[in-house]
Amino acid sequence: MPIPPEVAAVLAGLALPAPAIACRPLAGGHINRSFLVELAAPPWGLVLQRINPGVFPEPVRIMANLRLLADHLAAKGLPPAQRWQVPALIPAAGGADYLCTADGALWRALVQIPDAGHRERLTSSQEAREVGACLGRFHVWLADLDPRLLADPLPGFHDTPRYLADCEAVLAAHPAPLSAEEAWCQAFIARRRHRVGRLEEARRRGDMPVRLRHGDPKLANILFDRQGRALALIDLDTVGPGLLIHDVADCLRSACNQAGEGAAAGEVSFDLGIAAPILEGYFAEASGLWADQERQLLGSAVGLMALELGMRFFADHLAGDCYFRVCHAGANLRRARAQLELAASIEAQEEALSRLGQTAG
Ligand code: GN1
Ligand code: MG
Repeated sequence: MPIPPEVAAVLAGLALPAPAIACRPLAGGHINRSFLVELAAPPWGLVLQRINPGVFPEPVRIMANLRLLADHLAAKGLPPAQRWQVPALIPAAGGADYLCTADGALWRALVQIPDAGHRERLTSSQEAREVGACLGRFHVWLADLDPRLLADPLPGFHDTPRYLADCEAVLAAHPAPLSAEEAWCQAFIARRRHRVGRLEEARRRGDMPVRLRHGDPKLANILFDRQGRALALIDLDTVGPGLLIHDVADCLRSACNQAGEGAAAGEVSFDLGIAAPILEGYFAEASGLWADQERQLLGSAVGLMALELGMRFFADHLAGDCYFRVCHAGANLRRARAQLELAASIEAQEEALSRLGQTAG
């Protein structure tokens, strides 16, 4: 596809390593807008992104975090056997890591990692193990970087009681009667009010230390090479101080739902057979970072992450789709229903999942 004028204007402000010859929008993310730009010479491709200012209140913080993170990982000199890749930033013509356009938006460009792709769903235990190992290594590599050096890119992120409060406020202000589907979501969430605070209470008690975590380690953010080995964890905008348990639980929420986030009602279930190798791979790398009391919470944390995302999609649907981008009206309601059904499936297997969380690795 030819390069749209909006993208061409941004590219003109970057110190491109080679001329841009084509461009296409990248689907997938719900928040930022992304384009894949083809170059006439190495590195052949770059991912150009417009950070959504409605979601990230201070996008400059994200860029400072990204720079710290890249420098930290580069200074570690990871052994070549790890094959790990952090997408490199392409600087703006003036040398900065990003570019601001006249409308106040922040754009940044990252070198596309060659020969790498994500998985829509996992097809083997080996791949599932790779997913866990990839997240585990990421946590270990970040463990000696002081979390206070990174700004919190999204204050209140993963504060589940806050999302419940938002959801209830939107429901209270909602003028029209609810559809049957909306009423189902409302009732589902209301029945779980009592469990929403579990992780947040443990965090406030100090049962879990604040560490650097990814923030959005869903399956689509893990890149594999052609041999099926995980070689990158991308989408680093949410990296910041937080809890490791949110990352592991969110990764399981995403990777063990083979029907995906856009599945229709009745299609979704949580596959414990995928959770086992993910947790094996994860704890083989990162068990040293975890206390027993944190591992005991893992079983309930996974269901909470699905419930939390379900509440976020539902509230956004009722509020008019302001946060998560949609292609058609009702898409966020469908996503909400899928996450809530996933939460129910996880709850039904919580005991077994909890055992796995405490024994794996
Ligand atoms: C959002 O933009 P994207 O798709 O990478 C969201 C995550 C959700 C995820 C669900 C900043 O991420 O929290 O888990 O959608 N990111 C933000 O697909 O809210
Ligand atoms: Mg993301």
